Amino acid sequence: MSLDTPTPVRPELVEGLPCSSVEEKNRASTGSARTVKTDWTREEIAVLFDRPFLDLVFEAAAVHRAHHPRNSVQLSTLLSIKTGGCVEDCGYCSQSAHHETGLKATKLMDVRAVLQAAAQAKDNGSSRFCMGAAWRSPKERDMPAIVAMVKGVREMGLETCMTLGMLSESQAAQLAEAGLDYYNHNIDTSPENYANVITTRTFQERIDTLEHVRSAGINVCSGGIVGMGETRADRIGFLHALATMAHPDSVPINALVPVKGTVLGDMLADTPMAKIDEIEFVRTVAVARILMPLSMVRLSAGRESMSDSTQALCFLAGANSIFTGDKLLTTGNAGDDKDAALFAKLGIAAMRAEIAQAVAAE
Ligand code: SAM
Ligand code: DTB
Ligand code: SF4
Repeated sequence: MSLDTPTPVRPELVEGLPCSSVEEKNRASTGSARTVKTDWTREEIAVLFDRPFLDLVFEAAAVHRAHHPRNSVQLSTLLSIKTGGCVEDCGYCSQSAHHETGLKATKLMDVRAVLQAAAQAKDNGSSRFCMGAAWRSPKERDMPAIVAMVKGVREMGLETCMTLGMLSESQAAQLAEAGLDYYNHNIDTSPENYANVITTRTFQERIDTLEHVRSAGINVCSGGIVGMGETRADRIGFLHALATMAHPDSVPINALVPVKGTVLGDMLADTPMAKIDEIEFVRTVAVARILMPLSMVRLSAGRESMSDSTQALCFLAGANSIFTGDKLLTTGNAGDDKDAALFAKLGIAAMRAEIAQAVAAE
């Protein structure tokens, strides 16, 4: 693929004109879906990162506009359905039982309360409801409630997303059967840096879960975190891992939210690495967009401490999805009022659910 001349593949979306999701899905199922490059080398990715910043962002914006509606950002709402007390030792996470963060652990929420929160998210204009649990993996005894949550949220006309830790093949099949639209499971960082961040499960176990999700026919959401004190080479390795698998439908790029009491929050506090350089963050978003032109790139954790200008650069560079609301899972988020003001300032509109679905069908 020539990066200088991205092929305009979906003019109806690019121009922002209404289109039918049925037509889009048919186009995908009749075999006209685009193939994407999955043989990226680390050297090619390093060259992209090294480009003059303005050239890189310009390039990423061109790729973005060739494949996605412009000025349009998809909104998702997160709910922590089971908080804290997690057995895993992810160095960034407020919910790990290995960390003393003052977070109160809770049991799995009951289905009715989850559906109430979903109804509220729908009223607030969200098109996707993402439910997260602080688990290594779901227990079989939890599956009936999880399935009921997926079915109930879907019946409200919202897209569903879950992030529950590792899944077996049979759990992925149960979630697919319930109608789950997306499963989020992040690779988090480069294979080389992974063991510096998490020791209780391997990079390969993450890849295995993604494979189970994909094989079950659920859309894959996978990305990671930058600003954990990793090197540029790690950011290259992280994006290389994502861009050389079947590209995830959605790629969350989180900026570390440093939480006191976590290994990384405490280690980075009061150091120059406490916050990733914003230009380097935008570069990461831009490179992700170029490498995975059809994926939704999600500007995820870290927006609360990001300036409007940096977020605007991220949208220009191809980010087209965010989490809305005052809270992510346990940490703060920008909040609906701030986001509404930002969108108004930038002339950005919330992406309609059917357009987001059409993108996913590619
Ligand atoms: N327990 C499940 C798992 O780890 O797969 C699901 C929830 S977990 C909180 C989802 C993702 O959130 C993590 O993989 C990580 O990428 C991101 N995350 C967690 N804490 C974060 C933090 N403090 N800053 C940025 N991203 C974070
Ligand atoms: C993802 O990549 N980011 C979201 C979502 N997937 C589940 C979670 C961010 C969590 C940030 C820390 C917290 O609020 O606990
Ligand atoms: Fe547990 Fe997920 Fe947090 Fe890791 S990121 S400690 S698996 S909740």
